[in-house]
Amino acid sequence: MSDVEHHGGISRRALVKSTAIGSLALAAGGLSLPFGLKSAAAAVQQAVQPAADKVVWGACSVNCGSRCALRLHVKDDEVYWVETDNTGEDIYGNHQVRACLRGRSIRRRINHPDRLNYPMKRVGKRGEGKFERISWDEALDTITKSLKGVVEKYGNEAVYINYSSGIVGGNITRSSPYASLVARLMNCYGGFLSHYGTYSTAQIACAMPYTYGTNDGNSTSDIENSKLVVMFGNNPAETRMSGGGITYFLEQARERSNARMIVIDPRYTDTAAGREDEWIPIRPGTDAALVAGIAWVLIDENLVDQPFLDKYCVGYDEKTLPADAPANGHYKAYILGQGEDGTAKTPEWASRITGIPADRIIKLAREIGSAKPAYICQGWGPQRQANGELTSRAIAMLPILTGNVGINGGNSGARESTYTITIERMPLPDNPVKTQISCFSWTDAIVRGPEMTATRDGVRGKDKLDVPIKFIWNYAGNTITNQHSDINKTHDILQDETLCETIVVIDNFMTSSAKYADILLPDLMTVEQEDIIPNDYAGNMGYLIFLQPVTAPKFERKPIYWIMSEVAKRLAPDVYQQFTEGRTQEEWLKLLYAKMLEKDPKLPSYEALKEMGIYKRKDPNGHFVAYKKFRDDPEANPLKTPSGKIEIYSSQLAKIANSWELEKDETISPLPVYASTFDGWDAPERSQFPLQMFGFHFKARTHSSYGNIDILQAACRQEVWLNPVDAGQRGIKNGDLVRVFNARGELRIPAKVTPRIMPGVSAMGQGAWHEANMTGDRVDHGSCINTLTTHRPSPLAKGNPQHTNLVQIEKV
Ligand SMILES: Nc1nc2c(c(=O)[nH]1)N[C@H]1C(S)=C(S)[C@@H](COP(=O)(O)OP(=O)(O)OC[C@H]3O[C@@H](n4cnc5c(=O)[nH]c(N)nc54)[C@H](O)[C@@H]3O)O[C@H]1N2
Ligand SMILES: Nc1nc2c(c(=O)[nH]1)N[C@H]1C(S)=C(S)[C@@H](COP(=O)(O)OP(=O)(O)OC[C@H]3O[C@@H](n4cnc5c(=O)[nH]c(N)nc54)[C@H](O)[C@@H]3O)O[C@H]1N2
Ligand code: SF4
Ligand SMILES: [Mo]
Repeated sequence: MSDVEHHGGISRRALVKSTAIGSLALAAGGLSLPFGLKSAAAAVQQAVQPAADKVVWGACSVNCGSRCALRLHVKDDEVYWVETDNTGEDIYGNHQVRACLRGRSIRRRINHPDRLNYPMKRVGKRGEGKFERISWDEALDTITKSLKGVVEKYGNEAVYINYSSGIVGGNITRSSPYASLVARLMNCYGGFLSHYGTYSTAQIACAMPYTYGTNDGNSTSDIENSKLVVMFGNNPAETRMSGGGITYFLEQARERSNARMIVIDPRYTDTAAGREDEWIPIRPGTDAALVAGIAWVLIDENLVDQPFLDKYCVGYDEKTLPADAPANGHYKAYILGQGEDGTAKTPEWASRITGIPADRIIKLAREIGSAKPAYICQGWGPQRQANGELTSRAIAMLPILTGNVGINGGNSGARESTYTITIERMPLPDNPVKTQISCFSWTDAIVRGPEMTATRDGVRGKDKLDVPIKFIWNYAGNTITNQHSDINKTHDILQDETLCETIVVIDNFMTSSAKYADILLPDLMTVEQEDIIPNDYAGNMGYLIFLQPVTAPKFERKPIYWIMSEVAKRLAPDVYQQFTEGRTQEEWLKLLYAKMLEKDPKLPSYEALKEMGIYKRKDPNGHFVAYKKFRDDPEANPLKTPSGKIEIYSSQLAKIANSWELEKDETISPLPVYASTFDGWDAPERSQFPLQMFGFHFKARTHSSYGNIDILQAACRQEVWLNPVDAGQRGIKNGDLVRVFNARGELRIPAKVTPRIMPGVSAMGQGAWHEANMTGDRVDHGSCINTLTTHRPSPLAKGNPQHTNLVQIEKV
């Protein structure tokens, strides 16, 4: 087999098709044998050697924001060895899309002894994890009956498709709840209650458009034109680990431009580590205060780009303040202390809030004000805080004040954008149900759906919900419990079967969420089916990967297209017809690809792509520059904001702030101000729970996916990061088992005592598998951070503030 691996010179076609004959041809060292002789020789070889190796193109399709090519070595219908992309070269633009440690261990997921093999029904209480094997017929009949029952009794608004990102990478297999085959089926059957926003970007995706109309950033590759890189809570070395992803670009682009890089993060991240950068630790949830302090210096020292602010922006000062805004309602007044709060946002003021020394803030302001172009960006950590809407818009103020928007080497303050080859998705009939909730508020919608309103709970499309959620589809997601907040509270809500009547889970493993299923269905994995998938975040090279089924389906696992078709068939003949349009999965794929070819004739043919496995294309425009057209000609290319300009002051937000029902500790503001928040560094609960705590996206897993792989658990251990000062006060030493708790729950985890996290703050990898006795003490020995997080949403986006938590930590 190793000769197949080490033959650099042979074509990929030969690799893909290396059957017994293919391997023999290789073994024969390229000797050209007449066909008859070849097959005779093959027969001889087969008799003396184990069945031949074949290499199948696959991809890792989990939601890490990358997407990697895999070459899966198969023998006797089993995957026994995994390699990654071997095409292209080491120069960016045609580089190898190399898999990270997770993708390279996919064989341990495919062949895992705990994989789901048969359809099952729940026999114990919800969440107990007691199931009994049933036939596919019984499973599908049961689902159909309860779906029909719920729709008849409550209407389609009572059917919900839960957020799930297990296979955002797939096309046919795609799990994105608004675009999956589950959504297609429901739209053929009267619709479903849909949601807006994601657990990834709820706050920033909601807030940035008030400033810019959209939420775009320059591609990372554009850093080759920058003089300075400033990253707020952005950790691509861990969150974009693919060789096809942006860390690679970051490295190479910085090599070219020699740009200085400053990382602003409560943790000394893998992105900062070893790159001779500067790390500025900051208290979680206070970035907007840092920005305000920097803005004060920029104004004081005349470092703002006044012509840019006058020409392109609304609300920086009196000159461009909208007529409906209050006097002194502009940004400059807010910073200088001439606005409503009367507080000057001096570096000393910012220092008290952020924990960053005032002289460091002044120096940072001077650096940002004098290095042009500067690439100022944010990851999504800062916005996954309870005041994340304000924070994301505040960070955008730095490039706006310094005129770095819309130019090469600059950025908008948002996260990086990417070049992609547009893929033709499975068509989605219109959803007749127009009501939407935020993706985070589904547990509320189970308990008090009809009480939820537009102005208090962010219901969209209608003033209020009419019915609670009664039926949940959960396909390739672990957001029923593990990835949603407050697991203990969620457990209590879901245990009551009079509330939500049916939960259907379709997954590969008995996850924490799967334990709450009434019917649990075993899916094939993406690598076990034919599909074409595009890159996710990949700088300025886009690509397509054509997956072939790596093995035959094992046990009674079925593909999602089959599962949904069978439910459709049972619902009604016309639903089945509308859902399938008479096509098989392969026929759909061919049709969708034909449509892609029509729009983009430079793509290889379907057959050619199948042979290539991976097709790459460099961005013909070089780099993506956000809002470039607007910068070049703002009259001809207005932004999508109401004024067409960058709205530092948003009249739309002023209206929302005046009309929505908010709690005392919640702020919506027309300006990107700093506001403290519930469970923040200055919240009253801090006297009881003195440590701030957040979960970072960890290299051991993609959320919970790959969380059950032993070698990954051993390589990247689940630990809580704690500063030596905090550890010392508590008598905790590195490696000690500790209890982390607050009013919502408790978990056990070893401590990592390290100066890589600032004092007063603690953090752990999010996504570890929850593991507690829910009828006993409920202590989570799996150390899943969502034992500690809250159901309370952020004020504007009604999103998940999962990084805003207060806890206490003690030695066990
Ligand atoms: N390995 C791996 N990669 C992943 C994922 C994964 O689970 N594992 N998940 C993928 C998905 S779906 C997503 S949405 C992205 C998530 O990408 P992000 O949301 O950007 O990732 P996080 O780790 O949550 O946050 C990034 C950084 O923000 C810091 N941070 C937290 N709070 C604050 C704050 O208030 N201020 C500042 N300045 N920094 C703060 C954290 O320490 C962290 O280093 O990652 C993707 N990539
Ligand atoms: N506290 C805290 N919570 C968080 C976050 C955080 O930062 N902190 N991050 C949030 C974010 S950004 C996100 S995106 C969510 C992610 O939450 P989820 O979307 O739930 O992501 P995963 O945990 O990866 O779960 C994916 C599920 O899909 C399954 N799966 C994978 N491949 C297949 C397949 O081929 N077929 C089927 N049927 N199933 C498959 C996996 O087994 C797994 O159960 O978590 C959110 N939760
Ligand atoms: S987890 Fe992400 S970076 Fe790692 S192999 Fe999979 S797609 Fe690539
Ligand atoms: Mo995410």
